[in-house]
Amino acid sequence: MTIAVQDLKADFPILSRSIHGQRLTYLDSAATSQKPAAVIAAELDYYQKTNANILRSVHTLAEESTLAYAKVRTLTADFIHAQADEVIFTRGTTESINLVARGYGDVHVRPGDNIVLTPLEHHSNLIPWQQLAKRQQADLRYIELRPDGNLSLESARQVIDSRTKMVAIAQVSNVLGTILPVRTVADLAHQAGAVLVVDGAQSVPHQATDVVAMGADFLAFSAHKMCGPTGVGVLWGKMAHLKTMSPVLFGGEMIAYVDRDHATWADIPARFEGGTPNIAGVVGFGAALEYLAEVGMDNVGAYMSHLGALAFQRLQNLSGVTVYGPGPDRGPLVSFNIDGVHPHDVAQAFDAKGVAIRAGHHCAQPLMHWLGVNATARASFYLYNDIDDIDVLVDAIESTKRYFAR
Ligand code: 7TS
Repeated sequence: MTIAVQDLKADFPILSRSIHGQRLTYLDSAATSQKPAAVIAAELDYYQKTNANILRSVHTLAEESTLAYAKVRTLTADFIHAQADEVIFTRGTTESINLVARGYGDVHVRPGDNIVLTPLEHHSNLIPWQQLAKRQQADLRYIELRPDGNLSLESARQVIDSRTKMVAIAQVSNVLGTILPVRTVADLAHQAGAVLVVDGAQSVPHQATDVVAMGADFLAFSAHKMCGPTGVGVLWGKMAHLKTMSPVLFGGEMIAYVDRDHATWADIPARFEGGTPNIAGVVGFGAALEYLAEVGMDNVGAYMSHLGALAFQRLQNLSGVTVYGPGPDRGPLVSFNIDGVHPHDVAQAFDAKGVAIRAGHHCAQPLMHWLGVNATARASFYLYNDIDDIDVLVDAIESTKRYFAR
């Protein structure tokens, strides 16, 4: 692999922390990634040297701040091979998906239409659609999974029809690691006259992204899962679709002209970014994008696939451990259960060893129902993890098994 992980680890100050007297092994990057020093420094530097509101004032700080914010829009567009004015900054994937569901869905979805999802969606890519379906008296439909956790294309062909207005799917599952066939689903959606919304929360951080090649109409993702700050997200949409959308957040800086009874909207994307945005966060996100670009997203992609496959193979060979989801071809995470031990106890036992994982339903309760479990433990990786961390994970599982077998 072309990533010098030992060098990268040194870029992340938090990784030198110890937890309960042990070296921190951070395996919870699907929840949020750690931040390199360059990102932390960029936010601090912004507040110390540039801080001012954007788009309003003509003083030097305001102009520098406006430029810094605009520069990150261009960086983001370049990162996903889009146009800068198609990039809307939000607070995160959740807000991005709510924005499409309200802004696009309320305009285009009519009674009797249907919205197509999958059973593995994070609640962020489920509840906004449930609510839209209720508001518009539309139906929700599901493309079923195959027993191995991969998407059934046969089901996709059956479910998507001429009344389908929107299809919303994750590119990578945050629980199973399943990689969904986005391009094929995009083609099916488009043949039916529907738009495809892609939840990229677990994919954009881990692989090179090209919205055109993907065939998506909208893409949502979060800065905090890709070395950036919390409180910043992106909604990318094709300009032709954005033009048909209604703004959702009304107020300052999203207008062109206002009188007592009437208002007109600012250009896109400003009309979707009402109020003062998270300027410092966006600046920090810019530093994150530069950091990832320097490592190279093709390198990150190859390395993440390698770690995901390796972790799957190592865990699958352990007795008394159930690993969920498809085979080694998956995103960089592995959900598992240890026979007879509640996943929360697993996470607690791991924490005592300085190993941070997540346990629970991972905001994907319909998927837990499909798996027939209440919860799983999940280890998830990012570019600062290495094979030693997978050894630590395996050792932690073995010692937890021994402890609970006593
Ligand atoms: N979609 C997917 C696939 C996700 O994994 C998450 C967060 C979201 C949407 C929501 O992102 P947010 O930034 O708006 O919160 N996933 C997780 C997780 O797996 N553990 O904690 C958060």
